[in-house]
Amino acid sequence: MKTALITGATSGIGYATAQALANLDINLIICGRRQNRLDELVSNLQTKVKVYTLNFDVRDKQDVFQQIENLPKEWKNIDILINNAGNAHGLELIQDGDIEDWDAMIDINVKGLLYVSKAVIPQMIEKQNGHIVNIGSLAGKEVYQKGNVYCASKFAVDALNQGLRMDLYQHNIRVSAINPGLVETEFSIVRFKGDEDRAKKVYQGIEPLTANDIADIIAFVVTRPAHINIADLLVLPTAQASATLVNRI
Ligand code: NDP
Ligand code: 8X3
Repeated sequence: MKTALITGATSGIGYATAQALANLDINLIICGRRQNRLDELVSNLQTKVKVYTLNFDVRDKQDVFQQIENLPKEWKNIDILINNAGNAHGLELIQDGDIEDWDAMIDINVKGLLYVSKAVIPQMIEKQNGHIVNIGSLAGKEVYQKGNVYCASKFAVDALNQGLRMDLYQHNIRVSAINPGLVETEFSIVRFKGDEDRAKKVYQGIEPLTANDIADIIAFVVTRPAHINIADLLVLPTAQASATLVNRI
């Protein structure tokens, strides 16, 4: 049986991916800061697969390395890493942006992804096998007004997806990116700091993607035969053609 480590498994895309991979009989190391959500997933999934939880903030370099390095022996062999933890914080013109929000997005979406990858890659190189799936975004392909630093963080994920692939392919490690458009999760609630009405408006008048839609695609990507690497996927709701072209009714 394979093992996957999923960051940001407490909500949205990560939570749905944990469920989808459990249905494929993949054992799971699920990560996040909200222990109650991790516990909930364990009780939902432990009849299907083995589940281990890691509670860390991906910004905490020391804790990320310590917890991954100190995994029990039977959990040290990670076949699939899903780099999913991340969020937008704020939606402001650059001149009005909050520096704390900028730090959060760069530290979580970019540096956090790097720390977790760096902690997991050595054993993948050792066994000359592995698959890293990075959750980027349409915002990593196209900049939109007020998206500035969030877009920059996701453009960095796009660059890292390419860079990781170039550096790791000789070790038989697949590196894939899934870049979604509008997915209704807790994403906009976090972006708007708990303002649920404003968050709902982001998805009003369209049928957005769901976390399960993206989880299905991740499940497809990680179950391709070993000679196939789906390197880069852009996934949009039918009602969305670009970051700003959204067909609302
Ligand atoms: P959610 O807000 O529902 O989930 C975000 C997840 O990231 C949570 O599990 C959260 O866990 C985790 N996370 C956030 N900050 C940290 C941190 N500092 N340390 C550890 N974990 C953290 O959003 P989504 O599911 O939508 O987002 C998942 C990914 O998908 C993100 O990378 C996002 O940028 C990307 N994405 C989302 C889109 C959308 O429209 N929703 C579109 C394109 C990409 P916890 O709070 O428990 O730590
Ligand atoms: C999330 C998609 O368009 O809200 O990455 O930036 S968007």
